[in-house]
Amino acid sequence: MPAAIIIPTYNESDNIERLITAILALPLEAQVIVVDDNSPDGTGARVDALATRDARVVCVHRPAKLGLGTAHIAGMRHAFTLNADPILTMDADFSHHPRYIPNLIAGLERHDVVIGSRYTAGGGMEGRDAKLRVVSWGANLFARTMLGLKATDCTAGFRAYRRAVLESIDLDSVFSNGYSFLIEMLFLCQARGWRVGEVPIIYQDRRAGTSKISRTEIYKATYTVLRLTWRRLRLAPSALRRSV
Ligand SMILES: Nc1nc2c(ncn2[C@@H]2O[C@H](COP(=O)(O)OP(=O)(O)O)[C@@H](O)[C@H]2O)c(=O)[nH]1
Ligand SMILES: [Mg+2]
Repeated sequence: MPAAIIIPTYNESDNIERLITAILALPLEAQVIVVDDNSPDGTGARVDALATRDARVVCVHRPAKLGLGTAHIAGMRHAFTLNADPILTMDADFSHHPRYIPNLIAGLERHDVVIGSRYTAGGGMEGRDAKLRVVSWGANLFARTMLGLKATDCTAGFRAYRRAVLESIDLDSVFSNGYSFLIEMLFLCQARGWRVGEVPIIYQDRRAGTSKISRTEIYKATYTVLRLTWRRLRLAPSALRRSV
């Protein structure tokens, strides 16, 4: 079965063709699924042009900027229709370098979910400004403490999931639509008893295009963690495994 690589995009026209070319050059059977939110810079049209030349590329078009989390879910649903396994997610801006994809997939031999992690031994971050580093570090500490998450990088969008993991989760019930979706998904995976592993990556800040993260995403992440904490406290651990 092919591996599906899901890439959410909003205004990534300076990155997307190079990234897809690099992924398709890897020694693996891959289906690239770009989920584009009607990017004004024409990212979607560029991917469509690639898709007409190469059947390993598809663009899922959405009418407007609907959030990183719902883009991941739209990509996952498309991956199901392609019978892909495993299913990976990554950013379009080379912060998640495609050279790590084989390591993430290899990690699935011992785990059910593998995170390309900045904070595990051997990982790191380059070029990110100090403020965003602090936000990332704080969000991870908060999520890990409140939710008992065992991974060190709970906010990373560079992940490989075994297909069965995603099939075990009711994607309709996921309430986070933005970046905090990543925390909620990890919570659901861990609560269901799936083995979560990490492989180190050096995260490099983007060179082309601009970041889409906003202050609102920080508030939303706080809400997500508090809502999941409430769910965790309300339910006994065994019940949690069944009902989340
Ligand atoms: N489809 C879609 N993609 C998004 C949205 N928000 C961010 N992205 C993409 O998600 C990835 C991560 O976003 P980025 O701006 O690099 O966030 P940062 O790395 O935290 O600064 C990039 O590929 C973005 O183009 C969205 O609302 N919809
Ligand atoms: Mg980025």
